[in-house]
Amino acid sequence: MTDFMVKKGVKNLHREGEKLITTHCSYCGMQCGMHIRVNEKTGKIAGVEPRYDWPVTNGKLCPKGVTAYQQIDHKERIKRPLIKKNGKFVESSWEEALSLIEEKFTETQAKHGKDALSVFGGVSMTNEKCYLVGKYARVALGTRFIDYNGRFCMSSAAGGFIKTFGVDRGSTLPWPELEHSDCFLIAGSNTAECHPTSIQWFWKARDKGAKMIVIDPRETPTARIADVHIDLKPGTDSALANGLLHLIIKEGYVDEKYVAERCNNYKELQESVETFTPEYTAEITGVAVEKIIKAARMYGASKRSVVMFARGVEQQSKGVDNVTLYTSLALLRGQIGKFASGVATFTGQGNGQGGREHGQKADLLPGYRKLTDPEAVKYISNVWGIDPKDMPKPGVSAFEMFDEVQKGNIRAMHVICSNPAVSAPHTEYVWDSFKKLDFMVVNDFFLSETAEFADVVLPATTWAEDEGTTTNLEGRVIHIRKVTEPRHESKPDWMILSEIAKRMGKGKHFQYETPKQIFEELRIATKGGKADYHGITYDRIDREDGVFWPCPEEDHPGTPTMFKERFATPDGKANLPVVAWKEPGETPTKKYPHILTTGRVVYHYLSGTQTRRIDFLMEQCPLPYVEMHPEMASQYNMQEGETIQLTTARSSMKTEVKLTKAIRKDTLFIPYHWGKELAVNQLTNPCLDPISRMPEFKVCAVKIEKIYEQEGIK
Ligand SMILES: Nc1nc2c(c(=O)[nH]1)N[C@H]1C(S)=C(S)[C@@H](COP(=O)(O)OP(=O)(O)OC[C@H]3O[C@@H](n4cnc5c(=O)[nH]c(N)nc54)[C@H](O)[C@@H]3O)O[C@H]1N2
Ligand SMILES: Nc1nc2c(c(=O)[nH]1)N[C@H]1C(S)=C(S)[C@@H](COP(=O)(O)OP(=O)(O)OC[C@H]3O[C@@H](n4cnc5c(=O)[nH]c(N)nc54)[C@H](O)[C@@H]3O)O[C@H]1N2
Ligand code: SF4
Ligand SMILES: [Mo]
Repeated sequence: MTDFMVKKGVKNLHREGEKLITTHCSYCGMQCGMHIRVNEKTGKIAGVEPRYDWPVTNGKLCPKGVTAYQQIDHKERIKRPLIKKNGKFVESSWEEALSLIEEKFTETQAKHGKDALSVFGGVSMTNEKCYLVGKYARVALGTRFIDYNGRFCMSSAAGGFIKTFGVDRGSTLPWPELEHSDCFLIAGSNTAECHPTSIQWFWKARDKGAKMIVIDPRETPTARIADVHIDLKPGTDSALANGLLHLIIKEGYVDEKYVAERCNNYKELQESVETFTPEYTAEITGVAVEKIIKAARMYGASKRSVVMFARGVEQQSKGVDNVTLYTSLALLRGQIGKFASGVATFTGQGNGQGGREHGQKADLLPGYRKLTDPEAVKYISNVWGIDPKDMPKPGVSAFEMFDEVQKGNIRAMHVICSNPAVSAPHTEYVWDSFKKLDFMVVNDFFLSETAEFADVVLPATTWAEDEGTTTNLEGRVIHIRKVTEPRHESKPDWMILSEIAKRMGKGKHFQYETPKQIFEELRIATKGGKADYHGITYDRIDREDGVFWPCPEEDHPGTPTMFKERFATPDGKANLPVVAWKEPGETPTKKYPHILTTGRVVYHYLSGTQTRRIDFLMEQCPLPYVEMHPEMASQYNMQEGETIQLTTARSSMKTEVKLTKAIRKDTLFIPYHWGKELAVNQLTNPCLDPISRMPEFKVCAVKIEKIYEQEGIK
């Protein structure tokens, strides 16, 4: 038991023979506070307790959180490095695996140039690791090809916030303030299943009379508790948001003074939404006129409101546009930079916020510095001790790296903390790309579907076997504590990357003994950048229950509320971009007459490699299924539980029907947490947003068919 925990009053949770280590959940951006029980003698994990005094989540954990610790001593952990020999994985020593990587990486670059290597990162890792992945790609390997799984997650929110606010921080307000808001407009977020521990704040606010509007093609557990549920057609958010803006303006809800003082482009926006009458909006979105008017008035009349959204609006080929329009609603109402009001995207992965700030993106350096800015390149080159001439140029986005593989430009890939064989769109293309690689390395602690393609798999530690920081969905930088020693022969990713860097002749740039040393370097690297961590230290995080960035100096309090006085744009004003209505990449046709959308269930996490291994979660939700309205089912004579075939322009898959009236009659929904023949991403459209390069996971055109197996016909 540490002083920290005694001070925090958790003494009464203590049991004889056990240590209680205070940390956060490994999964989503909520980063719920928890204590993990460790047997003092054996070091085995004995269980978990929620952290009642964690101000963001107040002792709440969801079903994934309470079982997260079961990953640590899981029997399927990768114990030693694996090398594929004659198509089969064989356990090897670290020395053998790292020597092979050194040989293959060196040979590939000698034959095909520096950029023949590529790095595919992820943000289930700490800031320290994410920072190092970027430095590893650019300094140790010297390649321009690096991108990461956040491209499939937060990139449209990032693009939208940069356009409107000039900087991308997921939330403009701290979460506990939500309790004091009086209206929530929530678009494309199934908060109750995906950020379940947030719901308490909505309830608290609703007990005081707060209103809630939910915009989702499905009546999710989140929509069910709303005052208005806008059940729009997938891919029509930009029309809906334009329609809401039209009404906010027409009905006199605009905070004229705020807009005049703090926003640009109002007149243009006003003109552009002129045509979006409730009738026109209803025609495009398929939502009843009355609902649109009711929602606009409810939001418009509220005093302290929060616009919130998530992947439902962002994972579209118009994701950035959607984000700017929903954000403009809050700007017109003068809600940004004030108490208990603002805009927030529900950041997805545990470190989805911090992991996108420190250089895993194809075009970004730490602290949101731009690779295209010579001053930024000079500054970071200096921190890294390299010649600015040696800094690689910007690369391409995550999905586009597979195009580079197909073209023969990328010949080897190091995947660190991601499972794109399940989670990228159009998986057959991705699987084929993996097969085309000359050499592939994966760091993971479980043998993911992606790891199965690799030539070498390196056993990484789980989040509980290493220390570091993450940045939660509020923008609060928090401390992930080391709970226990690394299992088997696994090593933290930062150690693995530093070791490879050494073998690539760049060891002097990777002299780290602790994650804290990496954080100290990150503080300097982000100093003066838009995501400035310079004033944040491990000690401060512990003392203050986290510190919000930007925090330029140690005596700066951090920034829980963003944009109180000015926005991060050159003139300090927010932008109100104009967005014309565009159809999604695919719309229903005669051949593919329905819309398919995808997403999550409460019991599984992302590609499922972590949660499909936890018995309790598998008992709750063992397999994927397709949600279908009974009216659509009756047209095809399909029954509950029947296995049917779904086909898109990419491929086909089979899955079971789940009948529900909680979905639009023209829309189907499949959760995406399973791999191979169960992966819905076999069907999804890799059409990308032009700015964020986000794939359109949320809309594609599909046909459904009965399977007549007994008769041998289809
Ligand atoms: N249980 C669980 N929680 C998670 C995760 C998980 O895998 N499982 N993953 C974490 C991560 S990384 C992320 S990114 C977040 C994701 O969190 P969310 O974005 O909340 O989750 P999704 O289920 O992907 O999508 C949200 C909703 O968008 C709706 N939707 C589909 N198409 C449209 C559309 O065109 N417009 C609108 N307005 N809505 C649409 C879907 O019906 C769905 O209910 O969750 C995080 N939390
Ligand atoms: N159809 C469809 N597809 C989607 C989405 C959707 O809504 N619909 N959502 C997209 C979104 S929002 C996201 S975030 C992506 C996520 O896509 P992925 O990145 O594929 O998701 P994960 O399952 O988190 O994969 C992370 C892998 O890294 C491992 N891992 C976890 N922590 C660590 C660590 O510290 N180090 C190492 N080395 N490995 C670790 C895990 O075991 C797992 O195998 O999926 C996207 N794909
Ligand atoms: S809400 Fe997210 S962070 Fe909290 S316990 Fe569940 S998965 Fe973990
Ligand atoms: Mo995500």
